Amino acid sequence: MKMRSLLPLVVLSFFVHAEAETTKPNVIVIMADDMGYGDLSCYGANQFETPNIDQLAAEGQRFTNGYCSASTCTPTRYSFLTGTYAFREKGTGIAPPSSPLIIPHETHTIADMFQSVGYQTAVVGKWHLGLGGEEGPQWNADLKPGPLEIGFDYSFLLPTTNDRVPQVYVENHRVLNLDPADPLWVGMKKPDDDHPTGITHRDTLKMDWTHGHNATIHNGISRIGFYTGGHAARFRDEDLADKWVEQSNAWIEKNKDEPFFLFFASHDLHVPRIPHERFQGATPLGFRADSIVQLDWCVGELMKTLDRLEIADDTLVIFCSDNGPVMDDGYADEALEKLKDHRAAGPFTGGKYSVYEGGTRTPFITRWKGTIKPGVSDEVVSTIDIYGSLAALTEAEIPKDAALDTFDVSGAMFGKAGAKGRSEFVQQDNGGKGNFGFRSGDWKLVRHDKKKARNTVVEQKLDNVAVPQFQLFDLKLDPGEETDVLESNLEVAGKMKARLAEIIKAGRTRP
Ligand code: NG6
Ligand code: CA
Repeated sequence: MKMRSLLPLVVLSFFVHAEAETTKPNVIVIMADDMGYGDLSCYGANQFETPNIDQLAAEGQRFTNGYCSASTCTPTRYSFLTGTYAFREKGTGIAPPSSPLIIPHETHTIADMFQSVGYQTAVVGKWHLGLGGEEGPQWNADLKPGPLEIGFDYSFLLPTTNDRVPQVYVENHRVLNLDPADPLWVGMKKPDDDHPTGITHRDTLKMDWTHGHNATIHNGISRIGFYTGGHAARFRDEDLADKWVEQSNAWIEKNKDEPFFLFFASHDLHVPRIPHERFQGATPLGFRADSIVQLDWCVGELMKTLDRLEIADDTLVIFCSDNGPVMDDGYADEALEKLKDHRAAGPFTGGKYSVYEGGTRTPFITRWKGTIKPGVSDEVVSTIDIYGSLAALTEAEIPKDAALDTFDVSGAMFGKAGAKGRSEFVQQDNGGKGNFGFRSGDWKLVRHDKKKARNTVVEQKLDNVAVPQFQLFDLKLDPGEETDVLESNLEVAGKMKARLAEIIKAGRTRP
């Protein structure tokens, strides 16, 4: 292992190799999109294989109580990068195509934290946190503020999510390969009466839409929002995964001698699920599972690079997801029809958009060869605690007014015997205004202020079912949240309601 710490070397006695070694490992966070707890073979999927991610799990810690903080993309990514619960900030719900950057540029992010202790930092893949100032993204000029203004040295992005326009890459401040003679226009209104859409040209689509997603057509797929121009810059959906791997590998290679932090933000398995042709049909479950296999391939390629550069022992890899699973998220890709016995949320209730466990209890794996002891952990860890845990490991200081809800659970995250994860944790849905899950020990309080819950049964496409405002579950006895035990545990429920309200009101939980 190379020695490259700037600080005096610290001996972390719980690690497998107790000799003095760097506490500044490279860090790669691989975030899957819309992947549920049961979507990997190491988490029980048995209709297809994910050998590369399974290998990560076998060589590291696989968590059975790993979470993302929200059940949609933007708030989970917001809280992962800022260390603050997204429900505290307005405008942190699913970002529209022309959203300005939703993280104020003065915010101290996880990327700033890494920079402060000498890391090179990059984000490659789906962003979906907006670009530009109040006036929104300036697609034909500098797209800033963006990742470069909040702590990243390099970015190579899909600016929104691929069911939203536009289908172009953004490298640092610029749309890649944009021809100034063919400017890119993006908007939410049809630019002219003849503009072909998923409604007017539905019979030309290579994948039909089921709800929303019927505006501008690109690559035979209609999307949310409208755009014109920028033709030379447009990509094919089929090529996204290859591009993320190519860009990431090149960046890792270039930065292999520095400590580096890479946020690998995969678009798989978000809709439209259009894996590369070589993965189409890789599973009997259709494009949803084919996209999982594609992501597994990406992970394998990144790990090969670490091996080739002989930096696998110097690199902490964290695999996680941004929210739980969904079947029909707007396109007719047969995810539901071909599901068979596959349980995308594993044993849990709910999926994407839900504050039941299936919305946020997701795969979570940490591997750091030679340092993290392989095993399975039942400790509670979350994407929001990557910030606090890595700050502790690298001895970075977090400013008092930043990262208001992140905790140092590095002991648990890196598999230290006896180390505890979180004792309490708030889960939110998209808006985080009135729907919460609140876990305290093995108790789970569920709050739906409007008494409506979404995507409660992923496999049946049930939307908006009526639920009581409060429910209480004992996750130890009832991980599937099937039996509401609130009436027989009024005291516990009362305390948890009050504590949840206090957490929301206090504005922070980090001391
Ligand atoms: C919803 C979209 C859904 C998906 C989601 C964001 C409709 C009807 N539904 O509004 O398809 O894009 O937003 O997903 O438009 S996320 O994983 O990026 O949060
Ligand atoms: Ca997502």
